[in-house]
Amino acid sequence: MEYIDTGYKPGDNDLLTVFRVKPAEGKKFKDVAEALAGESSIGTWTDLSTMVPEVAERLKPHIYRIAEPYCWIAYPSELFESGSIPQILSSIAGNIYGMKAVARLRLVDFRLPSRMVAGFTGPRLGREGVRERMGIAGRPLIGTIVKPKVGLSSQQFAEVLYEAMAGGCDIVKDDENLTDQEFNRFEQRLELALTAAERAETETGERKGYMPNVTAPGDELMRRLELVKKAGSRYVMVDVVTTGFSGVQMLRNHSDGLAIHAHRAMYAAFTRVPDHGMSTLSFSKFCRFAGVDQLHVGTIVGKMEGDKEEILRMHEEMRGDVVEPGDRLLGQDWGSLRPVLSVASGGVHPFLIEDIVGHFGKDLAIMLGGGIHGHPEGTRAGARTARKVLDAALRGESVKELAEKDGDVGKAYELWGQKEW
Ligand code: RUB
Ligand code: CA
Repeated sequence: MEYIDTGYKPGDNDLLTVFRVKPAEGKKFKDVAEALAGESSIGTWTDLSTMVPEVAERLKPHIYRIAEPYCWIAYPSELFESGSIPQILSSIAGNIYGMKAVARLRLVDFRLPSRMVAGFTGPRLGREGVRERMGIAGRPLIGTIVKPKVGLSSQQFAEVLYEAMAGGCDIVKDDENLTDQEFNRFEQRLELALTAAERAETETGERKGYMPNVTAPGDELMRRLELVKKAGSRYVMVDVVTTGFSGVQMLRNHSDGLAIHAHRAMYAAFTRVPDHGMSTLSFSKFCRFAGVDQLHVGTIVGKMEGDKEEILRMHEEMRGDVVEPGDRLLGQDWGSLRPVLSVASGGVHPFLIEDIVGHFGKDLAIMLGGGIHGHPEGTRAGARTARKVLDAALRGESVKELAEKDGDVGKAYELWGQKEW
């Protein structure tokens, strides 16, 4: 045993991790923990003639706690390239998943030491900056995803966006798989959507944000970012997983004044199996380090999976300056990195808004797709309904009573009033 040292007290310069480990058949937990500590840092499967003893002593990881199936590992920060999510992932979430010695492996949480936190710039605007930009204080932002996801022309898209904004949506986004298709060209959509948003602003006297999805291979991603900047948008949107953290960090560094909305399509490919991959909590923390301004975290009550406790912990990690460790979780001192605005979305209809506010509080964005465009009277009535229900929920009024006296809300209530996921 080279790395197990349960008497070790993690130092201020250590990067901490907690893994859930299921050894392969016939393997002992401690041996597997040793193997993963080595493979994720200085070791390999055999002793090395090239290993410099001083290097081994200085850079070796310490497995400082074991409570099967979990083990906690501290790595000296010198092992990492501060500011590089790709390098950090290649270390603590890299080869180790493929080792024959593990049957299942999950990165449950990680904590960067202050000197590594300082290597990241984090969100440029963050929660406060987004609110300031949108001129919205004291209530959740409310928005929609234009539906159908894909298929509408740029003109049709802009018309739906306008209806949603005129009805009361603050923000409207492209769907994750709408980028630049033949039926709806990115550049044309950008121009038409921003013009429609401006029209809605003039008519409502409220600020409106369109979130164009710039997801694309790297050079095209950057070209689209420049188009969005030039067009005078308040926001840009990106699919963080499919784009990759390198692209997201690059986007952040060149975003100038744009707010970055992060959609997480594909995250569940590595978070969903509860004893394998990476927790959604860990994934979300990487997104804050990468510098997105708002991030989907789940809804608790909507169509997407997600454990309530974990979602609320994510919300805390997105908002907090210092998140304290728990029994198993590591928390994070975020230093001067700005907070991220949480986004609750996925199967949300108006009558889930009250529960969402109950769980998350007022500091988030709530986005409804089908829950707005599925309204029997159309998008504008759907947006009005969502806004009215939100206002009622914030005033502590009964939504059911509102449904009895308000036509928009009543029609939606007939359709979804009893719908649960
Ligand atoms: C929601 C939607 C988003 C989901 C993704 O549409 O389009 O892609 O928010 O899930 P609808 P998550 O309201 O019609 O379900 O936010 O959990 O990543
Ligand atoms: Ca979507």
